[in-house]
Amino acid sequence: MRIDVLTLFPEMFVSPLGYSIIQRAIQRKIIQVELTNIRDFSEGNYNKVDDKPYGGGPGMVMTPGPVFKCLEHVQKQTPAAGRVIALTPQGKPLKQSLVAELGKEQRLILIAGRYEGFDERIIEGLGCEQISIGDYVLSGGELAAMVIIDAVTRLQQGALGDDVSSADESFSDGLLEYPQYTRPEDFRGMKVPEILLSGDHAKIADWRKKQSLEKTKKIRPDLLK
Ligand code: 6GU
Repeated sequence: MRIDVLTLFPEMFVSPLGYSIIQRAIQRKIIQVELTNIRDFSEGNYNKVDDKPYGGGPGMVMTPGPVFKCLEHVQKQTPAAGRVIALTPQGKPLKQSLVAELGKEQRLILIAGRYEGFDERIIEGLGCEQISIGDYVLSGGELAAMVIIDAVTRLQQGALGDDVSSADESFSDGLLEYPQYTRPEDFRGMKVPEILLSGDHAKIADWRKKQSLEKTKKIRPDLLK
């Protein structure tokens, strides 16, 4: 899968892409991430990418010219136009089901905005879908783009290692994951549940399912509706 990120701060992505599962997925060519700086497509002497909002109001708005040019530039690089996504707090909320859908794409193009937002003609003119990662406000779309890259990468074949699957995790069956334990068996008086030491795989599976349900009921009852 190829993931393009259009951003004013490509350097922000270097560290998150440089560790663990994502780093390995890049090395193994499971994913390819291309960072393109929107500012490189600005017009005029001042490299301006934002301007005051028509109608007044606080802050600045991202101007359409550089974003359009930047997208046209990256789309020319491969035959696949890609699924174009703008990261905005007004977008569709990101859920594991949407992550699974995005994970099947050949190419994603993520546009990260800054300032008070995008000129609406960027959204409409590029026909892009908008995604939000939750009901709170970030200073820009970069962290949201990183969240999408991470969540989508771990669903790719081979990304978690050959014998590990993402199918058993929280949300994959609509529930929170059951509690996990490792050694030591007794840590400062807190013991591992007896059943996990029993070797009875059917009983363990049963216990885990119950734990998942109870945990979900208590912490995220909304998931059960
Ligand atoms: Cl995608 N962008 C910004 N700026 N804030 C957010 C968000 C995105 N998702 C949640 N909050």
